[in-house]
Order: sequence, then structure tokens, then C-alpha cells
Amino acid sequence: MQRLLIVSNRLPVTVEKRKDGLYFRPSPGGLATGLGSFYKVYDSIWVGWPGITSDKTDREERKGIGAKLMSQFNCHPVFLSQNDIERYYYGFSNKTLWPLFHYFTQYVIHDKNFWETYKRVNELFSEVVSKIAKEDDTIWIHDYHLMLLPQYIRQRLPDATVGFFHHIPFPSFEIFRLLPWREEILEGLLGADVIGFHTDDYARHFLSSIHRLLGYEYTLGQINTDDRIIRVDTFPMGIAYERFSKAIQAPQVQKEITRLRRKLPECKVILSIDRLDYTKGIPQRLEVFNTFLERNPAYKGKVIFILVAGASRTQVEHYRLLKKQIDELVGRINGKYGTIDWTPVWYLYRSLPFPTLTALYSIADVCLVTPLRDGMNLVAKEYISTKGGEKGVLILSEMAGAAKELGETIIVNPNSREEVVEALTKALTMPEEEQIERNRVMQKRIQRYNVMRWAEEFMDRLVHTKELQKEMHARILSPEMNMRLLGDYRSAQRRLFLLDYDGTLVPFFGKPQEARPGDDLLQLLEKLGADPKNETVLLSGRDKDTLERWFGTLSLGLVSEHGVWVKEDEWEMIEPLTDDWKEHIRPILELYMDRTPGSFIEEKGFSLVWHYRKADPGLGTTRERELIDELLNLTANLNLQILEGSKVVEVKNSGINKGRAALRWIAKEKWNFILAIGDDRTDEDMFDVLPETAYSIKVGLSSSLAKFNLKSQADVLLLLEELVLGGLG
Ligand code: GDG
Repeated sequence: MQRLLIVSNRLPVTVEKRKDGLYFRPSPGGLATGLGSFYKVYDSIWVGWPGITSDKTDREERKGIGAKLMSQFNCHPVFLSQNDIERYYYGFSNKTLWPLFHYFTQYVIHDKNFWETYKRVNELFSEVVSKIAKEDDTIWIHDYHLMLLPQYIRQRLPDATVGFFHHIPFPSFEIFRLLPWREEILEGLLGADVIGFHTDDYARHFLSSIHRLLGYEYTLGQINTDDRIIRVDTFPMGIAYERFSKAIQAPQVQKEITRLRRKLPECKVILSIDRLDYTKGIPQRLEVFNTFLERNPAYKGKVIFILVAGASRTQVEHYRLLKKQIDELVGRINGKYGTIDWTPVWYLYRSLPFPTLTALYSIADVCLVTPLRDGMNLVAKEYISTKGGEKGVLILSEMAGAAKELGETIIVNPNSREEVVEALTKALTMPEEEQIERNRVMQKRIQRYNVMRWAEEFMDRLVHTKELQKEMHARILSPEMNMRLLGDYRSAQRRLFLLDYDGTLVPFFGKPQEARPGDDLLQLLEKLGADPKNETVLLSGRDKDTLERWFGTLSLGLVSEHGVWVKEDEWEMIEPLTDDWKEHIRPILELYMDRTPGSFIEEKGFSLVWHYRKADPGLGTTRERELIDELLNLTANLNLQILEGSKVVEVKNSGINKGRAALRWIAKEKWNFILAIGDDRTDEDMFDVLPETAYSIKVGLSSSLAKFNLKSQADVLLLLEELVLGGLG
């Protein structure tokens, strides 16, 4: 069986040192609970921090901890010092990333020392992982503590299979851009092959940041970097459904239910369970309960709010303040409404054993899950699953990822006290059959998409992405194929080169002056042309005056405006064309230019082009779609075609393309060697008309009619230089 290395900040086992020795107990938290069952089924090793700092242990003890963790729990420890924990965990992870990603920008601290330690600890994780990883292992990294790790592992193990799952929200670009180290964080994640999120919104936000900050294009969740395909996808995390649905059958849970019922007065139970975290909206929830009692005096003595809040990140000031705030609020409500026989809020500041947790789920009439932001929220799913065929209403915040899947429940905006108070009244009076029916639909869904399925789908996607990468790599011009191409070139008497310009011979620039050919390139083209066996043609979308200015003195064939004009000896039009359509189309393009700051219009002899490379990328893409839509309607009867290039939309006479221009040269004589190279959609027309024996190369890692791919424009120049030299040999 293939091995899986799960990597997360914390191991599912926590080591504690007491006077009488070391203790090993399960770690609290969503990730450990969720992944625990999956990890046992696979041949897995879990890598992470065991919860004890290295300052508290000596070498011998650490050796012992490592050995026991491996032999009994299949875990491999990464030992961190107190200083690491303060700066990497409490610092960068929980004072910078956590508040930022949950939209609590006022809590964010930007501290260079935190960042430096975060980098160092991620590096340390990569050192440990690469030491134990075997060639075929799959490495699955979890969460915001380790966002640089994918890249660090990729640097050490270039061919590794690496997945990353992000458990918390990924904020919109406007929030993410606030982070001073935003590019590094994104580059870090791009070391993975698959990057997973709980919801489409988070995935979309991430892609938008990648696009805006790193400039990568993506289609349908696939990012093409220079050397790899990376998949971004949505995998809403599930729970171990049976563990909860069957929980109440256990005698221990039954005992707990009976005990709780005995202790509780005859009343309705509202339950809430979270880590004590400011993202969970606990004070707001208490305020809701307060208002509810104020408005519904009849419920006094007839309802109890059980508030379970597990201690969390107590070393961070905001958490300590929050604890104080909650203590005070509970005191205020209980002081205001409580009687000798009735305490309105039962507040438990601790983590409960599983039987008590599920017993509480089982007896609760309402579960109030109202985070202000939450990546997913597993409590919501656990509550519904524990209910079986029993009644019980979940009130769920629309700010939790889980709201996307649990639409049958009562969804609320947690910022609206009015709305949540109303929801509480509705929940407490909802007919039982309706409650059961709503739960049944959700239970089915949670059962189907459980945590196993979640993990399996992630793994499948990883395998699939690796296959895609392999296919793509198989298309990259290999050294052997390169040799063959060179051999064919040498032995050929007549050779034809069909070369695109922007993005193929020079990097793709927005402004014409930046794309002017340098001396090196001009010399290379000159050398290529100097061999009497060669004929070289540049096929470009640029206008003929520019091409003439740049290349007019070289012995090259030239094609301008994607095939409108061709130059063998003199410039001529490929067929007689008119441009009277321009006056209809120009006003539309002008409208889009005005509505899209940074975009501009280029007018060529027989085409009009709208460029948006300098515009805001998001707006540019939206406007591009709108413009194409509008143009398609308008040009239906005008014998025009619309070309979508790289950040350009071009309108021109139909039937004119690079393929048609290329044919003019292809048909001229019997070539023994043809090499065509291009990078964008307009070059596909050229690839389409090539004879079977021709070599064709697409620049960049995306699919194409070309036979081969080269990673970058720099590789094209290397190949051409090699040919020039090879031809002399
Ligand atoms: C992060 C994201 C995302 C809680 N109290 C007790 C207890 N728990 C268990 C629950 C549940 C888990 O802890 C909490 O998970 P959540 O998903 O609700 O929240 P986070 O800890 O913030 O988790 C979150 C999650 O990662 C997974 O991706 O959903 O959005 O923030 O399983 O049952 N368990 C026991 N006693 C308690 O007192 N036994």
C-alpha cells in the first residue's frame, strides 16, 4: 500500500511531562478529530509537533518520545522550542494569519520576528519530512501554520506528490493583500500539486490573489506555472458520520444522557460548543440569549443555555480578554434572570469527554452555531448527525463554510441580533415532524460526504493532477527529441521556420517599446537567415510598420496583423479587404476603454484591438466577457471574426489567420524540415495547417495542437541557438 505522510502543526497525540513521567493523550481540535479515522485506515505517518517544547525535555527523553510516538501511534515528532512556539505558533500563525484570514484585521500584528521564525519552523518541518519521505509517498500538508512548507518540500524533493488543505477561510484579495509577506505565502502554497479549500468562495479568493499578485493565469481551477500544473479545488470537509449517529447507542452515552436529564429541570436546552475564540461569536450569542429572555418572559425557567467553551490560545491577549468578557456576560445574565431553581446559562469552560459531548448533542433542542467567520465548523455537522431520527434544530451562521451544505437548517447572519433572536423563537416552536424531516435530508448528505470520502476525493484529485503533469511533461521536448530534431535539421536541404514573435521570441510585454528585439535576438535571426538552406518567417499580430521597422533589413519573411499582410519581397495584402466595418465597431471598443481604466485601443490596417493588460485583472476579465458577448451579436452579419489573445480582444475580417499566411510558405516548395513555434491561441491556426512531418512547439504548459511544449520563451532561444550552431557542425 502507498504511504501517506500527513503533516500538521500538531500531532493527534499530545505529550505531557508530569512529575511522575511522560503522558500521551489525544489532542483536541477539529483537525485531529476529523482526520483521525482516515489516518488509521491508510498506511500513514503523521508528522507534527507533539505539544511539548524541547526546552522541557532532554535528548534522551526526546529520543524516547520519538520511539514511542512511532511504535504506538505512527507519529513522527517535530520538536519546537518555547521561542518557536511563541513566535511561529502564537505569533505569526495566531496573531497574524488567523485574525487576517477571519477578517479581524484590527487584531493583526505584523512582526518581522514572527515571520522569520515562521519561515524557520516551516523549513524545519521540511527537513524532517524530506528525511522520512520515500519516493512514492504522498505528502498531505494541513493548514495555515505550514503555508510555506509545500514550496520548501518541493525544493528538497522536486518530484514529490504534495497536497495542501486549508482549513480556515481564505479571505478576499482586498483583505489578503494587507499582508506584507503575501507573495511569499502564495509562492509557498504553489509548491503543492493540489490546494484544497472547504468552499468555492475560498478557492475563488485564493485564485484571484494568485492572479493579481503573482500574475498566473488559471482556467477552471488549474494554474499553469512555468514548470507545473497546479490544481485548486473545493473539498468540504466531512465528519466520521457513524461515530456520531451511533453514539447514543453506547451505554456510556446513555448513562450520560440519564445523568444530564436528572440534573436539568424540565426545560428546553440550547447548546453551543466551540473553542473559546473571537471568531466564534460567543459574546454575541450570549447577547442574543439575553434579548430572547427579555422579549419572551414566558420562557424564563423553561429554557437553559449550555455554553461549552474549550480553552484555546490562552497566551494570546485577545483570547484572555474574550474569556473575561464571556465570564462577565454569563454572570450578568445569570444575575439578572436566575432564580434559586433556575440558572439560565450553564457555562463550562473546559473540554468534555466524547460521551458527554454526544450526550449534550442528543438532549439539545437547539444547537446555536453562530461564528462570525468559520472555515467549515464541524460541530454543526456533528449535532445533526448525532440526532438520528430525533428532533433538534440547528441555527447556523451563514459565515461558516458548513452553511453551504446545510441549507435545510435555519441560516442566520450572526451580526444581526434581531435575526438570531427570531431564529431562536422559530427553532423552539418548530413542529417536531418538520425538525426531523429537515435533519433527515442533511443527515443523508453528511453520511454520503463523510470524512473518508473527503480525504479520498482529495487523494484522487492528487493522483489525477500528477497524471496530468506527467502527460504534460511527456509533451515537453525531451533531450532525445531535441537530438532528433537537430539531426533532421542537419540532414535537411531546405528548412522552413515559422515563428511567432511576442511570447515566443521575446517575453510577453504590454507596451510595444518594451518588446523591441534586442541585439542578441536580431543576431540570432540574422544567423538563421544567413544559412542559404533556411527560410524564416515571423508571424505576428503586430502592424506591418512596426515589423518593417524592427526586421525590415533582415532576410526574413514577415506576416503582420495575424495574416492580413505578408512580405516575401514587398508587403502585400493576402486578399483584398475592406475596413468600412471599423466605424461600427470602434464606438463599442471606446465604450469598453472608458469603462475599464488602463485598457486601450490599437488600430491596425484591418483590425481593431482592445488591450487590457494594464487594467485591473479582475475587471479586465469581466469586461472581456461582456465585450465578446456584445461583439458576437453585432458581428454576426459582418463577415468579421473575434480573436481572443492574451489580454486582448481583436476584431478583424474573417478567414484571415496565421494558418492561411503560413500555408503560403508551406506550399512554396518541398521542405525537408519545418519548425513552427508559438505561444497563444492565434498560433493554433498555424499548427493546424502543418504537414504531419513538421515539428511544432507550443511555449508554456497548456494543451495545444502543437506536438511538443517548451516551458518558456527562454527555452525557445536556446533551441534556436543550438540549431544555428548545429547547422554549422
Ligand atoms: C478548524 C476551523 C474547520 C469541541 N469541543 C469539544 C470537542 N470539540 C471538537 C468538536 C469538533 C472540533 O472539536 C471543533 O471543530 P470545528 O470545525 O468546529 O472548529 P475549529 O477547532 O476551529 O477547527 C474550522 C476545522 O478546522 C476543520 O477543517 O471546520 O472552521 O476553524 O470536532 O467535536 N470535542 C470533545 N470535547 C469538547 O469539549 N470531545
